[in-house]
This record gives sequence, structure tokens and C-alpha cells, in this order.
Amino acid sequence: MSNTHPPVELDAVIVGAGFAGIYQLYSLRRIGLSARVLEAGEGVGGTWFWNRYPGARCDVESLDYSYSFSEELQQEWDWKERYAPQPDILRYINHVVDRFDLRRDIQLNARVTSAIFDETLDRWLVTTEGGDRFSARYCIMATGCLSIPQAPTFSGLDVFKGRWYHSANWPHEGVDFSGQRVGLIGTGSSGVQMTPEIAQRAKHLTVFQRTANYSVPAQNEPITPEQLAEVKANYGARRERALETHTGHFLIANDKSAMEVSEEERRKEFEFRWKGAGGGFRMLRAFNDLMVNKQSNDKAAEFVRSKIRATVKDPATAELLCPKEDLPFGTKRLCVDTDYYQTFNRDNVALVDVKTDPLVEATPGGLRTQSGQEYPLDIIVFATGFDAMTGALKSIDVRGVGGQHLRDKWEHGPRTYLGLAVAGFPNLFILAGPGSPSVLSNMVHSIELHVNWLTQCLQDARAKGARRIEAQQQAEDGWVQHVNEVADRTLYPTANSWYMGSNMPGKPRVFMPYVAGVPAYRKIVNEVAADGYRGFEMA
Ligand code: NA7
Repeated sequence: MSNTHPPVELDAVIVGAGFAGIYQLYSLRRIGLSARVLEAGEGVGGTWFWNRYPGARCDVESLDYSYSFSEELQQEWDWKERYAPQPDILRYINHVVDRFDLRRDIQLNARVTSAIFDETLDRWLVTTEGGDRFSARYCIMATGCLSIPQAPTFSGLDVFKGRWYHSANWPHEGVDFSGQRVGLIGTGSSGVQMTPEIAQRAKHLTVFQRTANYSVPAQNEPITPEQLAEVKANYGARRERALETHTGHFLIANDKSAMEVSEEERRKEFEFRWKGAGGGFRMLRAFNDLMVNKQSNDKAAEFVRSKIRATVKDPATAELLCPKEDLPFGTKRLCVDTDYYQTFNRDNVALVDVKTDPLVEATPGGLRTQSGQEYPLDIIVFATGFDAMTGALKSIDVRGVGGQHLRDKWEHGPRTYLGLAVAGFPNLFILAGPGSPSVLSNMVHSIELHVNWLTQCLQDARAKGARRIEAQQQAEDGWVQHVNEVADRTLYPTANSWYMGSNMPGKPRVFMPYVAGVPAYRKIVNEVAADGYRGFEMA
């Protein structure tokens, strides 16, 4: 279609075919609105389509990191492992798309380049890279929080004679590491998941670490048929329980401060979370004040350091892997691993500190640091992260009332009302993005919450005959202030994390997700709706 043709008319354009876009499409169809999902990739799945690196796995348990909207769906799908590997999640998403006949309204290879609000029509004109144009009452951004990979900053990649890859743009056919000398840059979740996998296959692996982060064992294991049957018999109850938990998935939470118990009790509780209780994010709930009280947090941090020292045989490597005291536990996303620290006991694995001696360039034969140290490599793997939470939205030319650019409005950080809407951008909605619990919660749970809320809102707007729904400036200002105040009561803003935007040079330092927890957030958005969509103008 050339852009001389009139645009395709729809009730809604949904940008992105990940968990959020897919469920939004399903929900809009259910209320009789016409919608099309525009997806940049050549397949559905969003994050789980792109991040195919070896070891890619969700850090939320599969039985929770799945849709709850259909009892039939949750009864018929069999998760195989406690933490699902990427191929299983991608298969699940494709299953959902086919099962609910959603594919016919999903346009692949359709990267959205602009979304421009027409004030006379109260409609969005959405254009793709290929020149397709859509006119829609609503533009719903389901663009994901980790969809714009942080580009390698090195010079010399053009002369590097080997191959290089980014974790978030992994070749679909996989990468053969056998006999190769591999350099892996980055020790966030992606690097931590990949390290043991690459180490098993490569001739040699060098891990370049800038910041040591905390990692806890996943204690991943197969889900037995008995366990699965038990969950399925009571799935509703499991979902209900999730509604009341801080993160939208149940993790046994201890309601004591780490400082009110004895050293022995503390150690016992941490050990229980490390191993007995099932690992993963349970460690974050070991005590009720780990994320707000530095003294308590220090205890968790010291516990993880003791585990690293006990696991890694070479004392110098162990010390380098120990997170420093100025990085509180859990303030950067906690990594959830399988055999990460153990991998550094292998003869073919080396850890290099690139904090004191940064990597500066690729050479024909490998990588070179500032001091001139050279590392001969055949493959370089970048696990260097993302322009998180705002990157995808800012990569689109979004223009609201008066031609205002979203990029300009968000120059100093994202500004939203409830994380859902932006003043000056009527009929534009964002799913599970900045200003909502988002990445601090079980994303699928938060996506369902947002989609259900928004679908009801659009239904109510239709009943009122409203053509335009817009967040009021005052409501947005109040929400931004609230999001900041809540974050400032925690230790989160003290770390240079992607939650803060501080993983990217030049990005404003603003704590982006809403940290008060899913139940508190749900209460607020439900009250707003019950109060006639307080803070929104509907006309
Ligand atoms: P992260 O968590 O942002 O990790 C990126 C890593 O890359 C982190 O260790 C960075 O060090 C490191 N990095 C970035 N640039 C460089 C340079 N130039 N040199 C050396 N090291 C560098 O991204 P992930 O993909 O691992 O995980 C993202 C999320 O996906 C994760 O949290 C889960 O939610 C799933 P730094 O810490 O900035 O010093």
C-alpha cells in the first residue's frame, strides 16, 4: 500500500505483539472494537521473540508468568519447568495467538515509525516503516520495556575479523561456539544466564565485568505431572492469591525486619530462600525491610557475598564477583541463575575487570582495554542491556496536541498519569510501562491488569459517546510526584540501574517503575475508574 491511499480505518492500533499487545487485541475484539497489532518482528512474542540467546529464561515462575484470563487456556497448557526457557514461552505465545484466532489482525514486519494525533478528528494517524498508514481512534503502545538493545559503544567492530552478537538480537539459527574463543561483555541477567551455557560449549570464555551484580540460584527443576495437576486443580486460588502480593506472583514473604532477629535466625531465613524455599526472587522477601533499610539490606548483601566466596575457588575471582558495598542488594535487577558462580571454577573461563581498565575498542583479533591489554577472540557477545522502559516509545515519532513530541515532553524522564496515559496525548495509552509496577512485578499479571482496566475504560467511553480521553496535566503532575516520593522511600534510586535510566550515557536519572506494589496500584486505578475516571477528561 502506498501512502497515497487513504489510511486503513480502525478503532485501535496496538503497537507490539508481545504479551501485552496480544491480550489487548483479544480484549478489544471481545467488546466489538476493530483493532490491528503492528509488530516490527517477523514473529509474535516481543521480548521472547528477540531474546533467543543460550540460557534465556524467565525469572518469574512459569505457572505465574502466564495468562489467567482463560480457564481453558491455563488448563490445557503444560509448563514443563519451574522457570520456562525462552523457546517454551515463545511456543506458548504462538499457541495463544492461534487458539484465539488472533493472527489475522496481527501485521508482522511492520515497524511503527510515527503516530500523530489529528485534533480535528480525535484520531491517531499511525505510519509504519513500509509506508502503511492507519487511522485509529486509539493508539495503544504495547511496546515493551526491554525492546531497544543498547548498541555496542566500541569502535573497531567493522575491522573485527570474528563474529559478534547482541543478546537481544540473537540469530534464529543459533550460534556455534565449539572451538571458539568467546568474549562476553555484561553481567546483568542476560550475561549471567549465558555464561554457564557458553562455557560448556566454547573453547574459552572471557567474561568482561564492569559491575558485579547479585545473583541468586533459580533452583530450576522440572514440574512433575503431580505438581501440575495440583496447581491446575486450584489455579483460580493461585491467581487470587497473586492479586494480594506485592509483585503479582506469590512468594512467601516474611513480615519481620532483618534487624529484629538474631544472627542465627537471619542466616537460617536466607539459607531457606537460597535453597529450601525454591530460590529466585524469594530472597527479596526474606525480610520486610530489605529494600528500605540499608542495615537490613547489608545483611542480605553479605549473605550473597558469603555464598560467592564459598562457591568460587580462586579467591581473587571470588572477590571480583562480590558486589561492592555501595550497590545495595536487589537495587539493580536481581539476577536469577543456574550455576553462574560455579562456572568460574572451570579451566576454560576467565573473569576480567573492565571497571578499572575499560574496554575501548575491538581490533581485528579481539578486544583491547584502555591500558592496551589485548584479548584474542573469535566471537564477541554483547549482553549490554537496553534503553529500558522509554526507549521503544521514544524511538517512535509520537506527536500529540499542538504537535508536541513525546520525546520532548519526556526529555527529563517519563511523565504519565497512572503509567497509562500522558497529558497532551489524548487517546494514547501505554501498557505496563513507566509509572506503573511494570518490571518490578510479574509482567503478565500487570499486563492483564492494564488491559482489563483500559478495555473497561474504552467501553465506558463508548457508552458515554466520548471521542476523546485525555489525562489532565494536574493529575499527571501529581502522579509523577507520587511515583518519585514512593521510590525515594526505598533504596532503589541509590543504584545505577536501568530502572533509573542510568545504564545509558545521557539518559535522565529518574526511577521509572512504580514501586508501591501491585495491590496498592490496583486499588488506585480501580478507584480512579469508579470515580468516573478521575484525572481524565472524557468528551
Ligand atoms: P542489564 O541488566 O542492563 O545488564 C547489562 C550489563 O552490561 C551490565 O552488567 C552492564 O554493566 C554491562 N555493560 C553495559 N555497557 C558496558 C560496557 N561498555 N562495558 C562493559 N560492560 C557494559 O541488561 P540484561 O540484558 O542483562 O538484562 C536486562 C533485563 O532483561 C533483566 O534485568 C531482566 O529483566 C531481563 P553496568 O552494570 O552498567 O556497569
